[in-house]
Formats: sequence, structure tokens, C-alpha cells
Amino acid sequence: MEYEEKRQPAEEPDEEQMDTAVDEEYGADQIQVLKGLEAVRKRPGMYIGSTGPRGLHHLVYEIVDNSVDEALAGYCTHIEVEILPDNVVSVRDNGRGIPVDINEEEGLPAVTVVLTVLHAGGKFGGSGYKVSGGLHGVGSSVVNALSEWFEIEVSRQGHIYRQRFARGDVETDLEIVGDTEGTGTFIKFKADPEIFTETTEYDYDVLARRLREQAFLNAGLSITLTDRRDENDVQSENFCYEGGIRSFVDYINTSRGLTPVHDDIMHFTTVQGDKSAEVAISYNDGYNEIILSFANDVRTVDGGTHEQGFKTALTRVFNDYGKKFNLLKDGDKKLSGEDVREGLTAVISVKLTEAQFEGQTKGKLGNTEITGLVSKMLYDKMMTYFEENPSVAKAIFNKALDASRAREAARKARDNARRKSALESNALPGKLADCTDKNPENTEIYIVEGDSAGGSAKEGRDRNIQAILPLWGKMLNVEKARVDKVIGNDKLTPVIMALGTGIGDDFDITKLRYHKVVIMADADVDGAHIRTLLLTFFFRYMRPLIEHGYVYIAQPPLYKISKGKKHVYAFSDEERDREIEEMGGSCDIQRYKGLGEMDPQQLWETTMDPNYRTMLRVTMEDAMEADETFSILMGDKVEPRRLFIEKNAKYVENLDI
Ligand code: 0RA
Repeated sequence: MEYEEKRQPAEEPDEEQMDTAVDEEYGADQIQVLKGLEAVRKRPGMYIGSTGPRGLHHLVYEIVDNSVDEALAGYCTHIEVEILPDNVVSVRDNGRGIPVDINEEEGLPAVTVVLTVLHAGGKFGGSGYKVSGGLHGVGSSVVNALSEWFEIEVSRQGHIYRQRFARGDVETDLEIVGDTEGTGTFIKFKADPEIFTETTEYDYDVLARRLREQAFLNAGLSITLTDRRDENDVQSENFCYEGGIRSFVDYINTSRGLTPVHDDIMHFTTVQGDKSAEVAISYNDGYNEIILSFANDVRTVDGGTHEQGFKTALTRVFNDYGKKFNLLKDGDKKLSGEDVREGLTAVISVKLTEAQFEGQTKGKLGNTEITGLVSKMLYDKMMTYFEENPSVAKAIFNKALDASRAREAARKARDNARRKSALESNALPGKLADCTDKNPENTEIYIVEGDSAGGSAKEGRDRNIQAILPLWGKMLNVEKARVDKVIGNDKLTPVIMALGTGIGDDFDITKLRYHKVVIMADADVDGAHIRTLLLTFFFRYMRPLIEHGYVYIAQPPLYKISKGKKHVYAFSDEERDREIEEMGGSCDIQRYKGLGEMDPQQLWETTMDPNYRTMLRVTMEDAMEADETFSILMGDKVEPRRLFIEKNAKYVENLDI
């Protein structure tokens, strides 16, 4: 799992702090240029989100996105991404090639301007760049600024043009280095280790995932990823899907081992002026909903107007269809959103000019005009589809009706129970060691696996603001459970009780008793399991908890390194080696196999003290990934699980499922 590094809040560029010294050699335009890229190097996080692994991979996406835009404009069919030795990355496309003629305004070749001026991409784009996305709306100049070196080759007008840069500065002028019949753009860069201090090593799977997604979203576009870092073990995949987002839905179902209840994947599209919308839908025999949404090929993890339009219309389709064909019997309730999304896999993709990305992590689409576009399309086309395919419609409708009846039965059973269930009373779980402060804004709860670690945490904590809840009991397979089963589970009930919010449709964030919900588990396979379970549970039944950024993962150290009276903690193998070197020669290294090995004082010092600890804040992407992992590990199908374990075998010593 990859987590977001804890981030400082985004800051505005500080004009005063930027260098104002004017070098005689430069004209006003060039000074502007220098200032722009300097700002990127000074505050890289503002442009690529972080300087951790996420930001590093973002560099590749920025470059690839430009080539995808060229494909969207209809001029590029193939993109080739390579990871080369020393973590150099190259991206080649067969588009028109970035223009090389002299730009009047700047007096420089257009390609040079594109790579040295912030946000220059659109200037030359014209109509081809209408639907350009990009997480932060920045482009290749940012990548150039953050690269130790950056090289571009443009094939255009019969020639190959080349230019080199170092940390955003021009190193060689644009020159013709050969002739060619073809056209295209070839970019090669090395991320600057001065910026990406944590790591400059790419994760093949992370890149593959994103590139596969781009291929799904642009039907017919061919993207190849090749890893050449180890010449004896070259890894390569081609992603090209004629079926587009339909293939995407099929891929999700297959990789999670889901069994569809109908053969065809529904696919609806609409275009209106400069806006377009597309959805692919299928139902499986499970209980969970998987909706992936995109705006301009950018994943919107927090949904937004397109997802809202989709959900509203879907509920209306089922209820209107049921009414029209008299499928709802006496005593049946109207189908709820939860009912009609049980067992749903859907991909929603919209394209529009000037997409507004909202929310803390810019993961939510805000354009209100999109809601109606998606809901009208889905309502009209799915209704027609249901009428033309009655057997599919019946199968899907009955599934939703089953869901509704099961939910209603569970509700009645709860209502009829003589005593209020523990959940509905304000009781707190017996094992909870609560804090004294009752203001949720000040308080945190540590959910700890294992009684001995729970004991240390209770003793070591700041009891004023830190509550401890040790987990015990049997894990529930939430894959196969509806809400009522989750409520009865002995591992999850205390969590629900302690947080105070309720779950599912009843979830109420204003009742949350702690604004930091910290998962504290060992750094081993069992710990990974409990993290995956809890994140999946939060994602499915308490999603706003994650959307508000209230969920964290504690980071206990892996090593204690001591020499004489001095000791330090290390949180990774690299850090351990660095510390050993710093201390020099013979020191004592203790490896912590689990939280339970730390005494209360150590646990407080290293993991819980708000002044010194590091915690990872869980993002929606993390939670979705956990949900996916969980599906694969807990599902019925042997094949996806075998593939998963095989792929992850190198990280997993003994996985008992
Ligand atoms: C603007 C105009 C033209 C091409 C491009 C941009 C372009 C940019 C990138 C970035 C990566 N690959 C790219 N391929 C093309 C061409 C305009 C024309 O030829 O008329």
C-alpha cells in the first residue's frame, strides 16, 4: 500500500522571497522564465503534490498526459514509456511533435518556451487542447524544473531537433541532429535527487496501473511500458483496449474475481456541445459497489457532480421500471440508492472544458452542468436498454429487490428487538480506555491490534486527549456481508461504538467522537491484514471519515540503534544504515518485531507523542486500494487470489488466508 506523505498545507508563492536580482544578460521575458521555474524548485509540492513517491510518479504522468492530449486531438496512436537504468524515464509518442518555430513573443523556439515557461502548454494548443486535464494543470516545464537533466527530441518538418536542460535551465540550444520522415516527441529525464530526497526509484506497478487506466479511458490508444533497469530482467506490457471503459469494467470484475449476473456490459454515451459523458455498467452477484469516475481522464476519487448525476438517475431508473411493470409488491419499499448499487461495477468518464476540481485533494468534480448531462443520458438510455433487454433487466431488478427486502428485514428485526442494540444506545465498548477531553477536535483514538500493544499504549498515552481501543475477536469477511452482519461482528462493533457515528446510510459525521482515528498495527503481514480490513470497512461503511481526512496510520519504528547512553530510532532500512554510519562503528541494533516489544515509554516517544511522531494520513486512493486488495484476498475466486499472492510473494513471507 502506498500512503500519502503527511503534507503541509499548500502555500501561496511568496513573491518577496523570490530572487529579485537582475542579471544584465537577460531581458524581461527571460527573467519571468527564471522566476517561474525557480518557484517550482522552491515549492515543488505546490506543483506536483509532494516530493515523496507520489510526486515522483507524478512527473511521468505529466509528460504522458501531454501525449495523451495529442492522442485525444486525433494525432497520436502510440505512446512508449520506458524506465531506464538509474531511474531515467523516457516517453515517446508519434504525434505531430511539439512546434519548433520561433515564438514571436519570447523570441525562442516554441518547444523551448513550452519547457521553460509555467503553464505554456495551452498557448500553442488551439483546439487540440480543449479537454486537457492534469491534476494540477501544470505541464512539462514543471517536470523540466524538477529534473537533474531533461532532454527532448522533436521529429517534425523532415528533421530531428534536440535540446537539453539541467534543473530547468537551458543547457544546449535547440539544434537539428538528423533527418526523419516521421513526426513525434521523445522526452527523457532524470528526476532530481536534490528535490526527491526520499527516493527517485519508480515502482513499475504504480506506473502500469496509471498507464493501463489511461489506455482504458482512450479506446484504441496503445501505451507500452517497459522496465529496463535490470538488463537481465526486462519487463514490458502493452495496454490497448478497443472496448474502452467497457473493457475497464470487465477488467475490474475479472481481477477481483466477481461473477457478473448478465453477459453484456452496458455502455452509454452522450455528447452535448463541448461536453461529453460515457458510462459502463455491470452487476455481479456480490454485495459491494465499485464506482470509478473520471473527468478529462483524471481520476475523481471523491466523486462530484458526474457521480451524483449517475447515482440519482440509477435509483430513478430502477423505481420507475419497477412501477411500470408492477414488479414492486405490496409491502415493498421504494428501492434505495444502496439497494440499486449492490453488486455494481461502473466506470463514469466525462470530458469538458475548464473542469473544476474541488476539495482538499482536488479529487471532486464541481461543474454543476455535468449532473444533468449524466443523469439525463443514463435515465433515457438505461430505461430504453431495460425495455429492450427484459431478461437482463429482470435479473438486475430482482437483485436490487432482494437487497431492499434483506435491508428491510434487518431493520424490522432491529426495531423489534426488545432491548436497544448496543450500537443505538450511547454505550461505549468495555475495552475502550477513553480520554478525558470530550471535544472531538482535540482528541484522537488509537485502534490497536493485540492486547499487549494495547496495554503499552494505555500506559504510555496522554490520557487527556488520547483514547485507546484494543481490537480483539474474529475478523469478519466484509466482502460477503450486508450492513446487518457488520453491526453484529465482535471485532468491528467496538469500533463503531467508540466512534459514535453509526454506519452506512445512518452515518453521521457530526457525532464523531475523535477527529483523529489512528490505526496502530505491526509492520508485518498480520498488521497489513488488520489495516486492510479496517480501511476497507471505513471505505465501505464510513466513507466520509476518509473524505474528511480523519483516518491515520501510525508509524512505529523498525529499529532502535544505541551506542553508550545515546539511542535513536529508524523507520526504514535506509534510515537504519544512515544512522549506523553517523554513529560510527559498533553500535547495538534492536529490531522491533512488533509493537508489543516496546515498553510504554518507548511507544509514546516514537509513535504517539504528537510533537515527534510521524503519521500517514489515509487518502481515498489508499482506501480504494485496500478495498481492492481485500476483495482479492477474501473473494471466492481462487485465480485472482493466486495471481495476487504470486505477484506480491516477494513482499510476503507467510500469508495465511
Ligand atoms: C501544440 C501544437 C502541436 C503539437 C503539440 C502541441 C504537441 C505537444 C506534445 C506534447 C507531447 N507530445 C506532443 N505532441 C504534440 C502541433 C500543431 C501543428 O502541427 O499544427
